[in-house]
Amino acid sequence: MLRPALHAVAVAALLAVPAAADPLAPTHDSARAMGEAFVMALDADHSGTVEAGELSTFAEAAFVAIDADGSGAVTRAEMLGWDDGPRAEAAFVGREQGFDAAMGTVFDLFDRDMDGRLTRQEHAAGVVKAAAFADLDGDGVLTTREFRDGYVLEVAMRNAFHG
Ligand SMILES: [Ca+2]
Ligand SMILES: [Ca+2]
Ligand SMILES: [Ca+2]
Repeated sequence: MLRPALHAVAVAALLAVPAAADPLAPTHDSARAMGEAFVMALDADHSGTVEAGELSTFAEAAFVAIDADGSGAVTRAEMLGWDDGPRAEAAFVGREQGFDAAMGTVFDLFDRDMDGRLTRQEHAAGVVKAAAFADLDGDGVLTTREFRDGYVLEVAMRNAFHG
C-alpha cells in the first residue's frame, strides 16, 4: 500500500516543481512541494488536513516499510536505507549526505532508550510527539502548513535538500 503511495508522492513532488526544468538544481520549492504531497498522501479522507487516525495509519505503514527485515525493530541502517522515503529524491538532487545526517537525527530523537533500535512503540510515540510539536495552534489537526513547517521529517528533508 505505502510503496505506490509514496512513489506517487515523489513523482508528484518532482512534477509539481516548475524549476524542474533543471532537475539537478535543489530548490526550496522541491522540498515544499514534497511536504504538500505528503499531506495529500496521508489525508485519506481528503479533508485537507491530517488527523490523528490518519497519522497513526501512516506511522504503522511506514514502520512496516522501514523495518526491511521484518524484525519488529528499525535499525539506523534501515532508517537511512528507507527507499520508499525521500532518500531517492535527495539522491536525485545530490543531497544524500545531508539527508543521511538529517534522518540520523530523526532516528536519535525517536530512539528514546538509545539502544540503536526503534521499536514499533518508539516509532509510533515519536510520530505522535512530532505531530504534537508541529501542531502550532494545538487543535489536534495538522494543516499542510503546520506539517510542512514543523514536522520533524519535513524539516529534516528541507535541510537535506538545502544541504
Ligand atoms: Ca484528513
Ligand atoms: Ca530503542
Ligand atoms: Ca493544527
